[in-house]
Amino acid sequence: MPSTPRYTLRNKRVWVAGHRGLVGGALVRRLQSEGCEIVVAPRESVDLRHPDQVERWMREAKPQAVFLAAARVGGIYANDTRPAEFIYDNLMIQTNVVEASRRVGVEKLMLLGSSCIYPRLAPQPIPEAALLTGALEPTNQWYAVAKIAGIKLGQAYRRQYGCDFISVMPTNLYGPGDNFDLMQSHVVPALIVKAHQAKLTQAPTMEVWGTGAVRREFLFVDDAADGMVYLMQHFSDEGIVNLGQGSDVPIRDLVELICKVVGYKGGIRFDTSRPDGTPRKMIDTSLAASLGWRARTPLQAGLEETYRWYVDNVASEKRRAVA
Ligand code: GFB
Repeated sequence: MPSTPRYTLRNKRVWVAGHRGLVGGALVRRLQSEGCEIVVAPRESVDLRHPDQVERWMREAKPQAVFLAAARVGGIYANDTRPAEFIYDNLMIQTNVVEASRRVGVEKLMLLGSSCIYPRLAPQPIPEAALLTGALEPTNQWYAVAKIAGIKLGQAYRRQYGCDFISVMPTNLYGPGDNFDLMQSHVVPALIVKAHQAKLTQAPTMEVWGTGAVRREFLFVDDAADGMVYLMQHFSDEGIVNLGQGSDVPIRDLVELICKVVGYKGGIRFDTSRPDGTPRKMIDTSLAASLGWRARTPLQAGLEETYRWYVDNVASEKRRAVA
């Protein structure tokens, strides 16, 4: 049984900030069964980087609970090449939503971070206590610093104003609704696109960035959304909580699995001029487990669902655009 007091979402107005993104979309799907009223901010009129627009919208929408899933996100290349956007946009979005949430009296707010907030060479699996104990991975330090600032913001508002603001750190996420643009995306959607294209064109090889030796932990986004809803209901503390799958794989094995799911039988070429990023980041999930939550979807099943979604929604759109 969870030891923390239960917060109910039933009959509440719940704002999913970032509802068009990977995580926000999954949260909207998951919240359908919670008996709450989901509210979303129209992107055309509410730019979360502008404090006035955020506060005006929140005063009108009157959310009681907020999942802050809006963020500037991307894979290793986007992080490395657009550092200013990754630090500025994330600092602004978090600061504005946190401050406006305090002003309008939001009952509960969840900030979402990432496993890249931990030191590059953190002990594995990474416990929550590893935060701020060492140097960050250079390719995503800008994003990590912004997300660490978000954690501290939430903690400061808890201490000074008594706000029930919590922070959750998901590991690398993937699933339906992901970004499949090769220059912006994370590794799972990138490899799905590459394997699919290589299969269609019967290419002899497909290109994979880095050495393939580094390890990553992947959590299916619908599991992540389920964990977030669970923690919103069962967790209320200044400390952060990890949300992960509990196992990791070398990129080389991920490539093999994706090729199997997609049906590409050619060879793999590793482009070692591309960065590997952090050597390993598998998080310690024992805190979430002790609160009563675990991930359910095995990696292969999650990749199959993601590939189906890509074929139905992205690849078919591209074919229509060309026709
Ligand atoms: O998912 P990813 O871009 O981000 O890359 P990180 C993970 C690993 O996959 C790296 C390799 O070693 C990449 O070099 N990789 C191989 C590829 N082929 C590809 C490819 O075609 N595309 C991509 N993108 N990678 C991100 C952070 O780090 O993780 C973010 O930059 C965030 O800030 C996110 O924290 C969760 O896992 O290295």
